Amino acid sequence: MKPTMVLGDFLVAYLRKIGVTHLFGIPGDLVLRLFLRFGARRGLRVVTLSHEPGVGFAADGYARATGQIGVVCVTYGAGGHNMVNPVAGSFSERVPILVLSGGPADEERKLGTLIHHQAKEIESQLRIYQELTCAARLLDDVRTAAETVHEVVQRVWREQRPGYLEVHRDMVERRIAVPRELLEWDGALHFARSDEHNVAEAVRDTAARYNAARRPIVTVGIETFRYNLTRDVERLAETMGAPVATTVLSKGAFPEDHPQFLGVNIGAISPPGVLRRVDRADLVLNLGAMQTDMDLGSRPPQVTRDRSIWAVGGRVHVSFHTYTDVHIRDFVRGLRKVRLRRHRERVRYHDNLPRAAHEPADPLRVVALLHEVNRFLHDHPRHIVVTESGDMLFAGLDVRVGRAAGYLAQGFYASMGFGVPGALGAQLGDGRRALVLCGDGAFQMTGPEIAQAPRYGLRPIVVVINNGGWQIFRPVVRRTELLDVPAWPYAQLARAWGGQGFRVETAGALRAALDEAARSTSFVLIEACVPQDDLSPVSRKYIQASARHGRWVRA
Ligand SMILES: Cc1ncc(C[n+]2csc(CCOP(=O)(O)OP(=O)(O)O)c2C)c(N)n1
Ligand SMILES: [Mg+2]
Repeated sequence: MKPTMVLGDFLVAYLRKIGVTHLFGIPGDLVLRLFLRFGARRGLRVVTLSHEPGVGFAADGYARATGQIGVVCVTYGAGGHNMVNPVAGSFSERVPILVLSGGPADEERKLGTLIHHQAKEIESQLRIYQELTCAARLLDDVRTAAETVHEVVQRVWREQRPGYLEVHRDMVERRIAVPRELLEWDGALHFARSDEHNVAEAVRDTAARYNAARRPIVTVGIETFRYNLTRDVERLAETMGAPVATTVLSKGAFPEDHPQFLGVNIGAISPPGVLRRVDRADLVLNLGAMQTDMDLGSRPPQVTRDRSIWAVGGRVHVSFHTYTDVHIRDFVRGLRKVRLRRHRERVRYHDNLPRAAHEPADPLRVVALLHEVNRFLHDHPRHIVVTESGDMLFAGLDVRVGRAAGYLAQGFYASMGFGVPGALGAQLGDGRRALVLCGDGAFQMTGPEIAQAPRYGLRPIVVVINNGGWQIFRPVVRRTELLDVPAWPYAQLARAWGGQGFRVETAGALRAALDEAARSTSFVLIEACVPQDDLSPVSRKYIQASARHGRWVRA
């Protein structure tokens, strides 16, 4: 960085300084100059995909897998608006993304005509992003541009939510002043600080209640993962010796082969063993879990407030009182320093799968598919599992990921289309091979982005569960033809796009295809055919529970 710089070069230098290596984007005339600066030599590794939603999901998957900020660059209007859904998902699920958009030059705006890609007003896109980010700013002043960038990025990091910067095309080559503090800054971003006194008291209060409890359990939420606390939480849990559950959104944030791991808590539709243990708990210590309908299985919380301690969003709620300005990092680290009673409960892992009872020649069903995936992961643990909205979002909760494996899903925002591009981004950032479980309907949204994999040397394994449509709704829809999607020749397409393709109809053939995939040097697509009315155990429970409460009526 230098005291005065061209804005475009400053952005590249700034992003490099904070450790960003990749930029995901699609160019357009209103962003081309900026885009080309990023792609210049000594710039960033530019990753382009076919469609902005794919780009956004890839940046999100990259950020989830690496814990770094995912950066996207889009053109104004058509590009920016196409990016809205992935960014909304990143906002909901606390993923740090920085969106850079182009825009029309000053003199174009002065023409008084409408400008191509414009929707309502020139400022409309900025306003849309103000709604979807923790900070959204237009860089239109050379005197303050550098500080504005820094402010937005610091917010993104502190809040682990998306931010937005709009750079109109006549600004890219303007010279800006870079303040001394930024020139001397080491590039380290910091999380929010807590109030020490509040932390101390929240920790004391928590420890006293915890030490008095006889049957406590710990719930590990997504904030612990986003704020890089996985190790601390593991050590803390080991000191406590209590069972540990994760939520739908935080699955994978605690190693599933850990002896204290109980399973995924999905509220009322949890595996019976999890449900029983949570019901018996006289204290639930909730570390960083947001309260969502998905995590609670669409029912009110099982554990009443007087039996819970809930640390999330910079606050710790102990029974009916609240400590403010207590960040999850300081809270967890504070707990690690105090004396906590050690429980020696023997914990058993629970999932929702009936015992494997399939023969290799049996027609493939979802339960057998999950057993085969678990078998594969047991033999090949170094994978990141990515599950896609639809039955696989619920089915995936029964995939057991151990210490080496990661697990990524939009467990709350649940947008279809995340799976394949999210996996590409995750693999680019993390290096481990991704294993994607994706429905046929969802694959038809963004799955063709898999054609980009060979260009980037990526070789995920994508299992497309072909049940002939949007079948998660089948139990509650009478006119089932409304759920049909066309039959694509998935395996053939995969071959045409430079990968390997298989179509399997039996459990044995799936096993063989997965084993073949393990050896493959390209990406692999396995079309796994299952009956139209076959759903995973969790989806069945979810639909039954929702139907009982009148949310899903048969229509
Ligand atoms: C972007 C988006 N559009 C619509 C939905 C609603 N939705 C949830 S699951 C689903 C069907 C998914 O179909 P498929 O991928 O084949 O999975 P299946 O239900 O068959 O398991 C739909 C349409 C959604 N979650 N996201
Ligand atoms: Mg389907």
